[in-house]
Amino acid sequence: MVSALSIREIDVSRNILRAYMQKLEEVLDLDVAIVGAGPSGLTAAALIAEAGHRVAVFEKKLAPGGGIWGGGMKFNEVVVEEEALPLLDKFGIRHHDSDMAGSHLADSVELAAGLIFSALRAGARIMNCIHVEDIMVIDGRIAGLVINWTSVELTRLHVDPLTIAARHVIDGTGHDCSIARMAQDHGMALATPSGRIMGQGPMWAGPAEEMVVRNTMEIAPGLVVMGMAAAAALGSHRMGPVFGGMLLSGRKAAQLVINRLADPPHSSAAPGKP
Ligand code: 48F
Repeated sequence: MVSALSIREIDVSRNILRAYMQKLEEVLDLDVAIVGAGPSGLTAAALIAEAGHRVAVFEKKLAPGGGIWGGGMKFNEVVVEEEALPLLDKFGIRHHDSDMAGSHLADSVELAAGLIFSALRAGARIMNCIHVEDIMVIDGRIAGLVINWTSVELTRLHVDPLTIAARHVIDGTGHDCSIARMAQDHGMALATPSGRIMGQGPMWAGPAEEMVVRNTMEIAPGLVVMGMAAAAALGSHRMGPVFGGMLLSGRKAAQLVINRLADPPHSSAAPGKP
């Protein structure tokens, strides 16, 4: 039996602080920094960690999972096309038949929980409550993240941030494509038809699913966009509670950076060429 009397409050504090500081120190210098713990971010994190790389996901909200939890309009089921079912199976997430040919349904809470658990168990770190407020750009290449507590951002306290170094950054920030936007604001030309953020197109689920995977690419040196951030940056359609494209986009982003990590450091491979 656990003796509650043996627990000293300051020991609890000390142990939590030490364990967290160790985690924070581990993520200071990464192979891959992912921003946003939505379905694409968590999928990419799990696969990159599984490949043996140092990867962390920075998420500004308390709970990782992004737009998964609420399914469609809070009805907590999502649609996943059969191309993405092997990923659900790999992560142990159950799915069941729908009456749409080629698509299954999954419980959105199980999808979120399964992806979070899989990413952590593969060795990725998930750093929640941290807002990525800017990027580092060194010699024309994105070299890391500028971070602060979300509470500092929300309360608009005048507190300087800290930094994270990363060989590759992946923007999984969803509709905002915040990291691609930061790159643009810093004068970087993006690998889009206009060289700038194109803006998300209207809802059109069929083509959107294929386009989001096609648009998953290195959009600026050191920066890959995926998920709805890729759709918003490259001007493709939104798709609502259809999640196969998000998982496949996360997988493609993971493959892109895993391939790049096999190149010599700071390879001059052109952005936009998967
Ligand atoms: O939007 P989100 O779930 O990203 P996703 O992987 O998936 C999109 C779907 O959920 C859904 C959809 C499916 O068809 O359309 O919308 O593209 O998650 C993005 C996460 O990024 C976090 C945000 O809180 C959310 O959890 N985020 C956004 N900006 C920042 C950030 C930031 N600057 N710093 C840290 N986290």
